[in-house]
Amino acid sequence: MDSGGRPSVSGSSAERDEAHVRRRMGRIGAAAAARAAAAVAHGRAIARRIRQTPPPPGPFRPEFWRSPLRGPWLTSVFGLMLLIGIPLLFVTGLLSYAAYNPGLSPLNDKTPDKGVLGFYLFSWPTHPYWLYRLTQGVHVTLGVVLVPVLLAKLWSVIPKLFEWLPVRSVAHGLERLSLLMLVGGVIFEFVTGILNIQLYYVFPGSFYRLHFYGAWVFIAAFVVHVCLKLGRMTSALRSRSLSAELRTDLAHTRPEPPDPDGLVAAAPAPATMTRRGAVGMVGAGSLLFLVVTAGQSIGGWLRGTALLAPHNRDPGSGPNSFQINKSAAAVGVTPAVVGPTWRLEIHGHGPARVFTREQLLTMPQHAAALPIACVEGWSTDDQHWSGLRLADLAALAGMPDAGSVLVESLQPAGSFTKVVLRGNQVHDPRALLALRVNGADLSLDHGYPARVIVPANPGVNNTKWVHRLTFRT
Ligand SMILES: Nc1nc2c(c(=O)[nH]1)N[C@H]1C(S)=C(S)[C@@H](COP(=O)(O)O)O[C@H]1N2
Ligand SMILES: [Mo]
Repeated sequence: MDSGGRPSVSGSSAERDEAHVRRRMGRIGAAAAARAAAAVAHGRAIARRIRQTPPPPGPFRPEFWRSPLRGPWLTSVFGLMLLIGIPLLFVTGLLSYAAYNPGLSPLNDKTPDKGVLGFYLFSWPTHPYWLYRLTQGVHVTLGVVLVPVLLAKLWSVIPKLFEWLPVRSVAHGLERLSLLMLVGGVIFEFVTGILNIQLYYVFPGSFYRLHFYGAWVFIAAFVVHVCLKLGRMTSALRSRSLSAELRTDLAHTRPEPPDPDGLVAAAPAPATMTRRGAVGMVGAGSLLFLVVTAGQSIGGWLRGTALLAPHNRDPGSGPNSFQINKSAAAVGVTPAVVGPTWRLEIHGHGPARVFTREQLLTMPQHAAALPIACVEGWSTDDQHWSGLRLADLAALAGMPDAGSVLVESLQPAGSFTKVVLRGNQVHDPRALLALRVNGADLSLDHGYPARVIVPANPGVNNTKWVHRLTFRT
């Protein structure tokens, strides 16, 4: 208590002070303790009353949920399908993100705040040339195919959504919060993905940002959920034989025994459908979605079956008769700007070089058979492109060892007008600044006078209506 300068007068006075303080503190402590005890008792009484509140009528009452099929086994069957499907969906999604080369340039990067979430980024390869067609076809098709399974899984656990009380304790509250992240996350990812492939660009800001960050939130909740439930899932799957279940008829379809999670109905109604019927209905739904989606990626004669694919409308006939994402008119590219006044500028080491289309056509032409494979899942069959190798243009620019190239479209400013491609993409001999396709000049909608086409490149990075290439070290 004494500051350094003050001499200690007598030990006994200091001891008196201390005793006084202790007494006061003790008194305060006792009073506070009494108040606290009263508050706790009051709180307990409130909690007791809340616990005894009967659930509101409707879905909060266990009797509301009467399907005799709900139970851990059926939930686990759907859960297992998602346990296989979702990781594949996640990995192909991450691959698609990497394929944009977001780490290469801020121009490519829709998620500059990704931080550690970009830890796995790598140089997207150009081999095999159909790589992105495959990974993104799988991503989109699988996402669509899993919709019936996801709905069935959510249906099977929906009584838990209406659990009463909504929050019973801190631990219970945390568990419910993680389920909110899980269910909210999965619905968010499926809805944003499906809106995007159906071309409803209704997103505030960029789809990529929402779908990318949403995926990480969802997958974190998914991993926690799998860790918590894996044991129960395996034991539930072992509790009934799949083949026996698939042979059980309606008369013998009985509820599963009551389970600690409360999935099994408290007062089940008689069965109106077998478990075989329920699983079969989900399987048939998925199969139907597969059949009406996959053709947009697989192509060939299957393209005709892709009824759900918005880009599968008849593309007409002739050499340029393959899918168009955005037409020239849609993005403000007029015939005038690609007419005789069009020039290609090539920048690199030394002064810029400028070429007319006729001059480009007199230079050595190279051919490559490559698809357009869009992030939205559709892809074209291989098209026969011809034009100048990006590697040859790099050499013309005085940068034969270019480490990247900035590609700029003459399209009025907007998305997809600029992209940076990586060195491996510049130097692949099949990577072209295409002037012609399938033996004819590019059509205006496919990027006339010149467009980029690079093996395994996401469609969005195959810039159309190119007017400037800037090679960099
Ligand atoms: N300048 C420009 N280039 C572009 C686009 C665009 O809108 N503007 N769309 C991209 C997208 S998303 C795809 S999938 C392909 C589609 O090429 P296509 O229309 O020739 O099939 O072009 C890419 N190049
Ligand atoms: Mo695209």
